[in-house]
This record gives sequence, structure tokens and C-alpha cells, in this order.
Amino acid sequence: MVDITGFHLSSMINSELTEYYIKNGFVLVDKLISKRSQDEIRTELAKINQGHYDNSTIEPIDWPINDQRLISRYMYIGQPHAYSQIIRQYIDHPKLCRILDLIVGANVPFWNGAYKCVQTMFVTKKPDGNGSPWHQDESAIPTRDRSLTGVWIALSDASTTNGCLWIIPDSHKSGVIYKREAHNLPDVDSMPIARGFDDSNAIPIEMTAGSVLFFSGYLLHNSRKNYSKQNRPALTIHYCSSNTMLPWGVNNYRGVTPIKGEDPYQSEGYTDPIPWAKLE
Ligand SMILES: O=C(O)CCC(=O)C(=O)O
Repeated sequence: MVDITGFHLSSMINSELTEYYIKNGFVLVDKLISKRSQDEIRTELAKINQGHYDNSTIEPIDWPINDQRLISRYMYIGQPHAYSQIIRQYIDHPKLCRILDLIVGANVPFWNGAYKCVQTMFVTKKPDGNGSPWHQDESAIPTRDRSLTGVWIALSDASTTNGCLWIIPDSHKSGVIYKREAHNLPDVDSMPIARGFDDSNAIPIEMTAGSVLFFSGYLLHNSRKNYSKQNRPALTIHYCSSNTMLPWGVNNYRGVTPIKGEDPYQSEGYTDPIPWAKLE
């Protein structure tokens, strides 16, 4: 049985955290993001949902900024760091980097410590909102070198009642990427679902607001319906080794932001990530 007690930045031992990540495919760090930062990110999420940024993906709406419906107007908001300076500043937040420095290349032979940010995304389950189907992030963002690292920042407490993440322990180990297919399951959003594995030992990862789950791109995970009366917002960020050739739709996806170390592909230039949003 995996022990999911969270680590703390102030008392963690680097080698223990790295070993835990390699063994379990995830690591929970409790209360990493301060209350002030959580408020800042949530306010920015409301502003983005209001249509404050002219990015052609979100229709402006005249709901006031403190309207509780605003935060969960869109279930998914992709690449907010492309237009929000507030979100941009979190992708290389020193506290996130303290952990990322240890784990992004923990499963990559000869990793040189360099990593880049690949994407950002808000995921907000409104009251009664559907969960997300089983999947591995690696199936959507192909690094293939086992460096893909998802960062899930809880912007409210996340529990089995309001739709926290669930994971399948050990599922990162085989390196198998399970096929995803369309489904018509109730209570689960319209993203394709991965199939072909045993999910009977799945466990929930309950988190307090400001806690952060770091997890391998190969780890199978999902979330369930939000049965509470409150929104369950989260900011997710993905990273991989800078040396990863990233065939995400193109030869070597260049909508990346170097975070640490040398970018060996700098001469290929950079592109702006394309913002997107999805209602449900
Ligand atoms: O936040 C959720 O409910 C699901 C998020 C997720 O599965 C992901 O970011 O890969």
C-alpha cells in the first residue's frame, strides 16, 4: 500500500523525495503555494473567464468578477501563460522549481538537469461537473523519454466529494501507453478514455488548497464528478527535459519556455503557444 503522506518543503530530504517519485510515479508536496498566491491565481482565473484577455477563445461576458459562476465558466482553459503575465510567473516559481530540479529527469539516463515548460492548463470542475476519464498525459504530450512531469496545483481543497484526482499506483512503471477512445460514460467529460488495464486498486489523492501533486506522464489518473456545491479549480503545468525532442503535432514543438539549463534546440526558435478553452 503506497503511503501518500505529503512532503514539506521545509523538512524534506531531497534524495528521499526523488526516490519516492521514482518508486511511485508521483509526489505530493503539502501547502507549497501560499494563500496569497492561490488568491492571485484564482482572481486571474476569474478575469480570464470574464474574457478580459483578447485571445479569441473566450467570449467576454458581463458577470462581475466576484460572481462564483465565473471561475468555472470554462472547464478547461489551455495555455493561459501565453497571454497572462500572472500565470507566466508561476511556471518558474522557485518553490515549484525546488521540486522539479529533483524529479523531471529522475527517470532519464544521463539527465543534465535542464528542463522546459511545455504547457499550462486550468481545469475547473463546477458543482455537479463531470470528472475526467482515465488517461496518461504522455499519450497527449509525447516525450517518450519518461521526463514528462505534470504539476497539479490545488486551488481549493480537493476531496473525493468534489472530484480530486485518482491514480493507479505503479502504472508509470511499465512504460505502456494505453490507447484512448471515445466514450459516452455518464459523469465523465468528453475527452477520450484510456482502456486495457486494471483500475481496481486506484486510490484518491485528497489535497488541501495550495498543495501540489507532481506526477509522471506515464501515470494513469482520472478524476470523478464534483458532488459538492463549490467549484474545484486547479492549475496544471507540464514540463520535460530540455533535451526531449517533442513531436507534439510538429517535428519538435517549440511553444516551450526554457526553465533551467541549456536549450539544445534554441536555434530552432520559439513559437507562441495557441490558447484554447473548452466548456465541458
Ligand atoms: O483536474 C482534473 O480533474 C483532471 C486533470 C487531469 O487529468 C490532467 O491535468 O491531466
